Amino acid sequence: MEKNFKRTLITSALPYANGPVHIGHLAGVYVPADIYARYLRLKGEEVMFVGGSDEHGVPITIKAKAEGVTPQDIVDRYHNIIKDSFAELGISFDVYGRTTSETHRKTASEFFRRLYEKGEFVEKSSMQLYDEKADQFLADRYVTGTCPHCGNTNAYGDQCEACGTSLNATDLIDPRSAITGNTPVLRETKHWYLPLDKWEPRLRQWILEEHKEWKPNVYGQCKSWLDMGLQPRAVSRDLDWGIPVPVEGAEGKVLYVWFDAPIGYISNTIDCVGDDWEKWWKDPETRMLHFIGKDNIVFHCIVFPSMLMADGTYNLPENVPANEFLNLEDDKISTSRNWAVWLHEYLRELPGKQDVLRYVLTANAPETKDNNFTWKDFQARNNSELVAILGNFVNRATVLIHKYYEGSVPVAGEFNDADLAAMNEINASIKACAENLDHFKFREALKDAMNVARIGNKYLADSEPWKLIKTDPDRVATILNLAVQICANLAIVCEPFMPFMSASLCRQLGLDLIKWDMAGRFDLVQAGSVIAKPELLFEKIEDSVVEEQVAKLQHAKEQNVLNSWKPEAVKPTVDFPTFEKLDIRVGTVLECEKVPKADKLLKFKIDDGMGGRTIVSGIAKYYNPEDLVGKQVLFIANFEPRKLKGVLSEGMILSAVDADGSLVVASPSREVKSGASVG
Ligand code: B3M
Ligand code: ZN
Repeated sequence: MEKNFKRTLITSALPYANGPVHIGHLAGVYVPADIYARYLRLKGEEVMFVGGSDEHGVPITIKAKAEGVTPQDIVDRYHNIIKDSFAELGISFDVYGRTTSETHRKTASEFFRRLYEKGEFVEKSSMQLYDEKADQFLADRYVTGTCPHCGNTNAYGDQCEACGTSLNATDLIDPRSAITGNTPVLRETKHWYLPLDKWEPRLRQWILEEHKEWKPNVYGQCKSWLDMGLQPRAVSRDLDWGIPVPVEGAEGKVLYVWFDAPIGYISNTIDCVGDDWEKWWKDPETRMLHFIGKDNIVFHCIVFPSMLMADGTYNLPENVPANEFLNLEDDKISTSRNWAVWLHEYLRELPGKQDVLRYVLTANAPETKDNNFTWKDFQARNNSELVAILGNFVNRATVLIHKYYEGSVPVAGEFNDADLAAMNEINASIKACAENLDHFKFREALKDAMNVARIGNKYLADSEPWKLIKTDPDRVATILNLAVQICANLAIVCEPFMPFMSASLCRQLGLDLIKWDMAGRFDLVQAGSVIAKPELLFEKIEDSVVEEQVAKLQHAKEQNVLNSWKPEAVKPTVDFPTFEKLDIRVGTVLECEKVPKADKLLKFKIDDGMGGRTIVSGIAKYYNPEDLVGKQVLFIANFEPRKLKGVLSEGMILSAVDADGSLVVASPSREVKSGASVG
């Protein structure tokens, strides 16, 4: 049942201000939300697009602790980076707020108070994990341990990232404090719980019966939550970073970040429009949409709606078009492993290419399943789609008009069948595009928009104006007039996806104002008006550009291996007589060369003070043989001789194994006599 709404409130998940945003966030949440907001605005609808930073929660305090700064320092830093990078990418928020604002503190406190006074919370004391060394309670990301469902040994106190299950810290097996590494003890503490079970029947009716049109991934997750049965959820925490619980006897307690964060959507609306905010939240003629990633579904479909129902005066979301995850080069995006393409770095390293990223992320959007971003695909989509199809069509049309008419759009004569067929096809694509946008199918909608350029290209190729210019100039005028009108249509249908390209195309064509309902018309650019000199809308991306990005990722991977390196466990104890059996000596390298047909082996001639010996060692990958000549090395002198690739090796040279697996020859710290014993 389609309802009629007067206006739309679009929210997008508030990113944690404990790091910059990356392409996974963009593809999952911000690009689709922005496409939708721009589309509605083009249609002339009343829209508010709300964003903001989530500045509370344990990840922020952990980061602050690690850097030795305050949580406020952390959120100030990242809020600004995130806000600026969104703006530069053209994410058209009407407001981008933050949950440390005064408006938010007040709004969230009052929200809690209202529910508290209505008796909507259950107050309960329970045993919670406590770190005696750090002298504080542990919840959420402050605890890690083994997941009781899948056995992952690095599950967090709020969620296991391996199996996706949402957890309580006390569910973890073998819990450890993330602050001190200690095993926590249980200690009693009081908290306020929102009884989700109370709202379960209404949630079932509202989602499972009244919103069967929700995306299958969202509907399915809600159904499985509801089928498992809902439990009361604590909405407070024993922490010193957050909004104080606004009731007496709650010293040292703050609102749980997932209680205050969604209220951030309300606070940011207030910051945007002041007293007018209620119409966006309470008027039943307002349609609310939450754009989020799949890990936030339960909070936006179950927890926040329960809070809104408990209040009783708010609308519920009409749809929650959550996306799945985007992988990067076939590997899960990970902030801690630095396996990501960070937006602020992209903007710096590939300046002026906002639309390319928006395009690629939409074309690859993880709408129905996890999807993958690769730099090779990025380059291919730019070069063979944006440059070769879209840019090429617009360029051909505008160049011909400059060539034949000095830039003045010619008057169209009567349209023939080929013209009408092209127009019909374009109209069908525009209609399909709108329909897909209406249903949050942004990948398909983008294909439809690009189809307009494809049709334009084919139209020009088939009608060959360059062959007719001498013999049938009237026909050429019609063809090129229509080609310019197709360009104008592209400026409109591409605007939600590629607003920078659209603005530049509008400038070229002299279009001041575009609206969605102008799409499908072929009289948008007046005959006789002069269009600007053609400028390229997209440029080819060279191999070197993407190779540099791949190398950067490769470097991150190597750094990560180094950072996660731990020494091997120590072998069982040996006694002194056993140790003494090994005869370690210092030798001086007289000669060193590669062993033929063995890429790992080097053959050494060693001065051992006893007439010399030959030793073969597997370190060829790490040294130039000539660099070792004259060096002193440690070797095992009584190692049983053995043949390696036909060479008899009389001993073993000692090397250290570095974190990346490379071998480094061990030497005495100053020169000693060849043959000296080591012990
Ligand atoms: N900050 C979690 C996240 O960034 C959280 C979203 C809040 S939306 C109200 O995934
Ligand atoms: Zn698990």
